[in-house]
Amino acid sequence: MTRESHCDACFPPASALDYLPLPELRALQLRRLKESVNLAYHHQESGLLKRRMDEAGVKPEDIKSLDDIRRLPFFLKTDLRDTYPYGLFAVPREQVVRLHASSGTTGKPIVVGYTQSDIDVWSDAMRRCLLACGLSEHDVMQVSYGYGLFTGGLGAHYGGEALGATVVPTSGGNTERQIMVLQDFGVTAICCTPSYFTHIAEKAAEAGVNIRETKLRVGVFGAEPWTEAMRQHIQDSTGIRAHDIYGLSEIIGPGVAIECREQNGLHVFEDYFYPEIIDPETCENLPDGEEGELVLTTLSKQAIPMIRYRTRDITSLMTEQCACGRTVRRIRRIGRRSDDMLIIRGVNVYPSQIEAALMRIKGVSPHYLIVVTRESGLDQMEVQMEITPEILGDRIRELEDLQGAVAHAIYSTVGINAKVTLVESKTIARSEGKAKRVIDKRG
Ligand code: DLL
Repeated sequence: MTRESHCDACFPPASALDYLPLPELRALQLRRLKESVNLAYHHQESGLLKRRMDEAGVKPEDIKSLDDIRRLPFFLKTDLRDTYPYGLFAVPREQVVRLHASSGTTGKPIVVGYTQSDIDVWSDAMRRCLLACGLSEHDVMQVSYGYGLFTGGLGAHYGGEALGATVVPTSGGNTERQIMVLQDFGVTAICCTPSYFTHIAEKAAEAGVNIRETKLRVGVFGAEPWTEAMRQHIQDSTGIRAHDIYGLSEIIGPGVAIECREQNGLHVFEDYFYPEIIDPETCENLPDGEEGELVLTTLSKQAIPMIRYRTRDITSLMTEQCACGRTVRRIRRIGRRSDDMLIIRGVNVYPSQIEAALMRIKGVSPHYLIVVTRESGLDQMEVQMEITPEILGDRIRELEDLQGAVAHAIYSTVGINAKVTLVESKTIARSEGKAKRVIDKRG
């Protein structure tokens, strides 16, 4: 049982926009869709949307109904990479007040930007997320998502402040201090990855701190896939209510979708983000209820109006209205992606990034294996790599230098400390088809 029953009193009234009658919501979406397409078509720095729409013979004026969105081209993470850093921006640089970045598929990150109005939209979306979790100005909210280029920390922070909660910006890491703050500051809500929370809870138990005896009652967990079983474990072992929050940098950051008190699917703030589900193979739209790849279009963003972004996240749109009364649709919990991106301690990692880092170093052969495990709730990444026979003959000291250089190259590319294991030449299994580069033992 969670600490509080799901009574209306613990869920303050949410934004009216969550409950708009559907005809009104659809009209608002259509108006905003037209504005977004116009902005991107005429002002995107790289002109990519215009080129693609012109090739397809579609003009912004052709968008007359929401269904016409299907005539627009898709965008992918590679489009952000290919136009790095600012190619998809649609406003002059002077209007951009913030930049964040997220992993690209190779060495360079992808860059996303925000005007002041975008920051306001993001803060409002996050505020509505926190309301949906039953939080209010009476809460003390610890933000243990990383602050920095990652959108998690600052996204949750601004949402918490917009709500009027007391925000404690601990950022990630230094778990002992997290536990001290949680106890001493009377923290009632925590925002972090679910895996980091299980780590905090485990360390707290080791230190003799019982989370049930603290004031903590709500967790806002996301940035990585987690399961219903993990939710039950967290709720049963700590007595808090654990909500799933979803988002991605390319669209805004955290705040695209959240579970309400029903904890059954995540409401997408459809007045800001328009969801579609497509078949990732054929790119055809799928009917509501069918599982496929989530495609999102931003309806109120200025710096990067994002049209039909293929998230690679696999989910489905739920059709039935939620018992909470919100009219904005829900997506089911996201359990997997249609590409090979790994999420390690909330950080996105592509095997191709690891490969790019390895290949920068002399003496490393192109045979490697990434092994991901979870120890005490924390993800660990080991990179096994073969070394060329010439190097193997050399002294131990040089091998250690090589290990250090590889670990450094990986850290500077993805920001994660990996254990680097050197293995003898020709010991990593060769494949005749697609190479198996990753063993994920996290279950
Ligand atoms: O992870 C934004 C975020 C921060 C979301 C804090 C929630 C909380 P990125 O680093 O760009 O942004 O990673 C986005 O993470 O496409 C999903 O694959 C994955 N992801 C995010 N939230 C969830 C979730 C942030 N609740 C990528 N469940 C997305 C499953 C998630 N996967």
